Amino acid sequence: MARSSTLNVAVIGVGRMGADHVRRIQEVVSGARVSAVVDADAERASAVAARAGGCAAYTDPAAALAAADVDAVLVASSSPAHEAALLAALAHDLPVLCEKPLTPDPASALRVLEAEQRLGRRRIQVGFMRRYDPEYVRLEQLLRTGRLGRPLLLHHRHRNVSAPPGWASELLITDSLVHEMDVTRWLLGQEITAVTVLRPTPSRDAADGIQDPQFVVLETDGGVIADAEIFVNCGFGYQVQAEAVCERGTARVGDGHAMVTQTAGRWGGTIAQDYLERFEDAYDRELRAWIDSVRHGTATGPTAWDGYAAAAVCAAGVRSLTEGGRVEVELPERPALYG
Ligand code: ISE
Repeated sequence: MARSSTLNVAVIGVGRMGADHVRRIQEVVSGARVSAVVDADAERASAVAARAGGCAAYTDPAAALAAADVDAVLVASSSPAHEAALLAALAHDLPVLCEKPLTPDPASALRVLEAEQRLGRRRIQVGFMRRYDPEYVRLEQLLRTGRLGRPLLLHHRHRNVSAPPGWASELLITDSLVHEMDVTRWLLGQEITAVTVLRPTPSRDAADGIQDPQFVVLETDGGVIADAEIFVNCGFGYQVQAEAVCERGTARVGDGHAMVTQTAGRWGGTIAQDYLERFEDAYDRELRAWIDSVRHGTATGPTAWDGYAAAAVCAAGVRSLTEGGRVEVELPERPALYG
């Protein structure tokens, strides 16, 4: 595709996340336009298409991807639908930004990884947007300089106000904590080798039978121990924090102290209420980087391998949650394409 021309993006899945990406492509970033929206719900597809300047609306991803004016694909459908959309995009040799998780389990992630390898070039970027959050970027850069010495421990906290209705205990791992699986690998440049999920008394605000919160311990091949609290019914706000404990100091991100007010004998600030608010800037940067890379014919950002590795760690986590104990992560050699 020519560098100067506008990138035509088909957005598959226009629920909350997908519709926000449509808005972002149309109103926030430059160099791209939404040429098609796809949703199993025809009314929703038409409504979002109308808001996006009257682009084409489809219910079938295959029909949308066969259209002549599609240069790239953004997948934001529910995670069980990712595999089919990704395989269709690869069959058309189209670049894809796929919301996390790549797919819900390692077997389907492996099928996607193998299809991309057969194509012989990287076409998939996974939407691990923390890698674009300015605070997380600074933390990664600091760790890479080695100024604090080697990282020894990582502490993650991941809290949501409330879980959507029907949420299952394993989704705390595969849908929420998958971010920490990725960010741990990325911050450290190490693979996660084992997962242990501990089960504190569930909050009375969690739905019946839901294990919330969970406390997860990750071990890496570089000897770092990372712990992660995941609590999706904390009630008070959306918080994502990380602290690296290194040989010569610590570094922490996500305190959210953008502005502190002092008035009437009190001091304080506000807490974001959801991920679209907390990570707005990260989503914008992620999308800009993806559009730039596609327009320049390059591939950047989290790869399908990163998506697969995170899925493998999550699968170990789900086993630990359901069977108890420490579960080792089964990860094959990293394929040459992702070297
Ligand atoms: C959601 O899909 C996200 O990606 C959020 O970052 C995470 O906090 C939330 O738990 C997920 O459901």
